[in-house]
Amino acid sequence: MENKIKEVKKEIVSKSNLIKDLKDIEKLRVEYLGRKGAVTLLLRKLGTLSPKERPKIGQLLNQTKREIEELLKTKEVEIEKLDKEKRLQGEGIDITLPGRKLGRGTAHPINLVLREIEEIFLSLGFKMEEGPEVELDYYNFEALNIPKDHPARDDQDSFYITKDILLRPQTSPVQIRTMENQKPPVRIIATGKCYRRDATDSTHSPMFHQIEGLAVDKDITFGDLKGILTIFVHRMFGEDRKVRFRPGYFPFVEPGAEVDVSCLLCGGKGCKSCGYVGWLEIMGAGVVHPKVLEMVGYDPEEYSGFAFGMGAERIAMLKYGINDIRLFFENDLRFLKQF
Ligand code: 2U9
Repeated sequence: MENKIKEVKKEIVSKSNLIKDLKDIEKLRVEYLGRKGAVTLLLRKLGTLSPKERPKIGQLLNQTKREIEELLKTKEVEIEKLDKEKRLQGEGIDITLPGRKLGRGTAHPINLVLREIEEIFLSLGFKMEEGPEVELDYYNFEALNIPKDHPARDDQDSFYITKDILLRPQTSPVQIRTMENQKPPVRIIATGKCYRRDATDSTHSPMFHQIEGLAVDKDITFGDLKGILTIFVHRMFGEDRKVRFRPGYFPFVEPGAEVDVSCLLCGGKGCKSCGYVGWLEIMGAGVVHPKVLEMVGYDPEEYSGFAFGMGAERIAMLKYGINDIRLFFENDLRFLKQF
């Protein structure tokens, strides 16, 4: 029995030199110390020994068991340490590697167009004004000569917050507030987000951007409007563009006009892009309605004015050849990176 114990010990010492990982340790633990392990079987045999032999062999066997446990524990600690070192080596930071390149952002195409339009009108003597996106019904409709039964007041067209407060469907409240606080001459442009309850499709979005302009002074005529907007179209789309004014109805101007530019693709000959008419509609405009002037306290006998309004998305779509308004709001980098 003594020899057998020594043999077992020798055996495990030599096997322990081959240990590669924690699994090998567990295998040896089961093989020697488990329920059917070599040491356990020897312990069970102690009862068959004579009372004289038993204490000595028992002591030797228990000591061997402790030594095997210690040996396996030492191996386990060693392997865990090695594993950790290996893991840390893999996770190490090589400070000599070049840094990861950070993509540089670019201006959104709508902001590019807004900036360009603003610069043109600033250079023509207009000043920029801003106002709230959440506005009173009065500034959105009543003060703009939009009567109570006008379709633009319908709940279906605007986002109402209360009966009297809504998200502005156009930037015109900014001009009304400016006129209330300023005496003529007034030359301003108002740009910003507007909201309409339109079903989304390739040309409609519930949030979009508008640019509106207003000039009020003594002796302002439709001729001034034509002159300013022609300069604008030439700077924005090119000196060789033609500009056309067609009659159009808007409650806040009289007379009102729709403004067209000769097609940017075919130059007026007619193509798919302009629906074979040679013209593209870019904005609405007109001479400010006397009732609007009256409501802000200006005397329509003394003062007159012109106003215009356009959608930034429509201008950007025409300028950059974009056929779906939703592209502006999806934040797809493949689209945005092109500007
Ligand atoms: C005041 C007086 C008059 C602004 C105007 C238009 C015509 C027009 C549309 C263009 C495309 C809105 O974004 S759009 O859907 N606008 O056609 N806007 S005249 O007239 C004003 C504004 C303010 C005090």
